[in-house]
Amino acid sequence: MRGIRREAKRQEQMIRRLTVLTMVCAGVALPDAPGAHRIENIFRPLSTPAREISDVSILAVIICAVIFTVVAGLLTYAIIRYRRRPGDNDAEPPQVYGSNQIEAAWTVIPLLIVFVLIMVSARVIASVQNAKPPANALHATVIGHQWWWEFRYPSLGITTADELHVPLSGGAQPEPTFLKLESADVAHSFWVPRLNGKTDVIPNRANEMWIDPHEAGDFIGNCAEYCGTQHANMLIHVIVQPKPEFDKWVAEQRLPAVDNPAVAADKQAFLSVSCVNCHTVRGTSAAGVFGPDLTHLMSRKNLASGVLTNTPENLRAWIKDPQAIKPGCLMPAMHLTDTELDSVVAYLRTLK
Ligand code: HEC
Ligand SMILES: [Cu+2]
Repeated sequence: MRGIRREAKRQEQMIRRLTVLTMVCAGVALPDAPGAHRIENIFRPLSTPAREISDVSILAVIICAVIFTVVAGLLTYAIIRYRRRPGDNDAEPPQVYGSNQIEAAWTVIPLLIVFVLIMVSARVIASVQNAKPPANALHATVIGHQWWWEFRYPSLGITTADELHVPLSGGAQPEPTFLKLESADVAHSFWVPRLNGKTDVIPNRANEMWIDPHEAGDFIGNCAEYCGTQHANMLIHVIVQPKPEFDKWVAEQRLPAVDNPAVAADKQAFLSVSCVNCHTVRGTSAAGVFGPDLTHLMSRKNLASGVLTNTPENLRAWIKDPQAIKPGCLMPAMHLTDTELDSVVAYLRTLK
C-alpha cells in the first residue's frame, strides 16, 4: 500500500516537472526577465516572418486542441458510460465490421485537416523564404564561431561582434535587414525568437534569412544548434534602432580606432603582446581575424557573447583569464603581468 502511494507521489512530481519544463520551453512561464539569459517570448513576435510563423503555430495548436478535446471527451465518456459494473455478464458486446460511413468519415476528416495544415504552412514558408530584398534593404553577414557571433556589413565596411545593429523597420517605409549566414567552424543555428525562426548556420554554405523589426530595443537570441562546450554562452543581441540613431552608429563604426595620445604607451604594450595575432584594431598593426574585431570594443554593452557586461572590472577579469569565465573558449589566458594587464585594459577602454 505504502509502495503504491509513494509511486503515485513520484508520478505526480514528474508530471509537475514536465508541465513546468513545457511551459518554459514554450516561453510562456517566464515574463521578460532582465539579464542576458532571459528567455524571449515566442508568442510576442515583432517582425513579419516571426509573426507569420507564430500565426501558423497558433492555428496548429488550436486545431490540435480541438482534436484533443474531441478524442479525450469521447474516451472519457466511453470509460465512464461503459465501465464495468457489478452483475455484468462477461460476454463480448456485439461486434461491428465494415461500416462504410464511419470509415469514410475517419479517413476524410483527418485528410482534410492535414491538407489545411500543409497548405497554410507552405504558404508561410513561401512568403518568408521567397521575399525579395527591396532596394533600400540593409545587407549583413552573420558568421558563427565557436563561441561568438561576428557581424559584417560589407557594403558599409563594418565588422563587429556580439551585437547586431539594425534599423527599425516599422511604418510606411519598411527597411528590412537581409542576413547571409555563414560558419567559420561547425554547425550553429541563428535564432532570435521575436524576429524570425531558427536558421541553421553551416560550414561551406550560405543560408539566408530576413527580419524587419517593428519595435526598437535589444532582442536576445541564442545559438540553437549544439556546437561545443560553450554553446549556451553564444548569445545574440539584436539592437534595433530608429534610423537616425542607426546611421550615427554606422558613421562611428566606419571610423578607424580612436588614437588617443594619452594612452600611447598602453597602446604600445597592447601591440607588443600576442593579442594582435587574433584581434583586429583597425588603424593599428593588430590585424588578427580569429577573434572578435576590437576596433570599437567600447561601443558594445557586452563582452564574450553576452556572458559579461562591458565594465572595466569585467574586461580586466576576461583578459586576465578567459578560461575562468568561459571554460574551454578559444581565447587562452595570456599570463600578463599586472602592469601589462592595466596597460592593455587602459588602451582598450579608449576604443569607443
Ligand atoms: C588565440 C587567439 C586569441 C588571442 C591570442 C587573444 N584572444 Fe581575445 N578572443 C579570442 C576569441 C576566440 C574570443 C571570443 C571568445 C568567446 O566569446 O568565446 C576573444 C575575445 C576577446 C574579447 C571580448 C570581445 C568581445 O567583443 O566580446 C576581448 C576584449 C579580448 N578577446 C581581448 C584580448 C586581449 C587583450 C588579448 C591579449 C592579451 C587577447 N584577446 C588575446 C581569441 C584570442
Ligand atoms: Cu553555436
